[in-house]
Amino acid sequence: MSKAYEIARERYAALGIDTEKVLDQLQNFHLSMHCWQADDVAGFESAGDLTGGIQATGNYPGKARNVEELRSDILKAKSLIPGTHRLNLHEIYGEFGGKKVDRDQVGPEHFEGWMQWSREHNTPLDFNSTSFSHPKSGNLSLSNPDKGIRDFWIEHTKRCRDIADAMGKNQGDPCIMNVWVHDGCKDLSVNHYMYRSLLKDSLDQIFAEKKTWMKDCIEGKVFGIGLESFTVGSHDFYTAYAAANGKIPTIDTGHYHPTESPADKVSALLQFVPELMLHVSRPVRWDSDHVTIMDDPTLELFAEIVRAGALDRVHYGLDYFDGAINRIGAYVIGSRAAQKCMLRALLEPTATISKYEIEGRTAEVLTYLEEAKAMPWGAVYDEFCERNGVPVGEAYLKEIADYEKNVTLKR
Ligand code: RNT
Ligand code: ZN
Repeated sequence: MSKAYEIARERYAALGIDTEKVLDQLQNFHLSMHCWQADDVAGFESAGDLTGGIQATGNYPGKARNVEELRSDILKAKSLIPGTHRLNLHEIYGEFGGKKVDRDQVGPEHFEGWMQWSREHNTPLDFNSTSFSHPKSGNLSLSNPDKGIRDFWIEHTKRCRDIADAMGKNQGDPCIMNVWVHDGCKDLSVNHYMYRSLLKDSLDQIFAEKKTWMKDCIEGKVFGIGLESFTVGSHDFYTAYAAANGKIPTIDTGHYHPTESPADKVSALLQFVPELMLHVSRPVRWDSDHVTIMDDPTLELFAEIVRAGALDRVHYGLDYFDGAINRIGAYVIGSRAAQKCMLRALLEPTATISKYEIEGRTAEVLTYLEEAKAMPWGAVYDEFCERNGVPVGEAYLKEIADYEKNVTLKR
């Protein structure tokens, strides 16, 4: 135990917080690491462009080009992140054996390798259907007025649920499957009611079959690039759908208006939906998917989850894809930042503050919230790294640089 941690433990104990208990809670906090930071959302299907109104900018050398490289990069990143975590796959990361397997033909057999890998590396899998980067994507997929196209994507998404169910069974723990579709309009359009009723009908068909080993999440957003004027799957649409159907809304922190607080959704949504999925990201001016850092919106989001007593009702996915930065670094920085936000939330003297708040003693409330910022939480995080056998602080940079020199720059 380091001296710094011992002092931190005493300081927190004086506030009524047991740092040992918090370290246990942090150990049980599992991120779902998104596979798509390793290759800028390219996948293994073809070398087609990334479409669907999302963009990865930058051309940092050494991205993963195949499943072996992707797994190697993920394992390297995991070795520098304390704790145990999940891996979030997109359908385009299946093992297709060099064959063209169209999206309406995919099945659990294309993820056998991943399921084996998951068991070997004690890394449960989560999953996502992929309706972008495909000739049938266009501007509309599940809400396309063309029944042929709509049925194609319905079939795809149903098959993705089969895959997620197989993954969940394989790992003995439900696989969290996210549905995000880019559907929208670039310019003025008058058929909004029709698009949304088609999307509703498609989702009803997709979710008709009950599954034991997977859970469905649905993700809305404000707009996509090239789809600026209208988004079929808006937040109102999915919030209402989730509440009416017991589904899990996905809060992507990059998907709101710039001054809207994702954190404020937690206590509202959890009154009506069973659980939440997060896509933790960092929007810079738009949904730019910069690497997560320990910023105020993320601190506030995790604080709201802890204050709501909802730690176990939330799934903690990451979702950013910056092509301009060392991609292993992106995983390590973003994952550690998310953990630090959670740690600080767990270390908040919420019970004390709550008591003062109810008594109307605002100066005390502000004092505790302000003083919490300068408490020695860093020493607790360092102790967490130490106990998990991963480098403390920036010491991980050397390992990233070595891996870059020996592995990614040779690609
Ligand atoms: C896009 C959504 C979606 C994607 C991933 C790749 O705006 O955030 O979650 O980022 O599915
Ligand atoms: Zn997202």
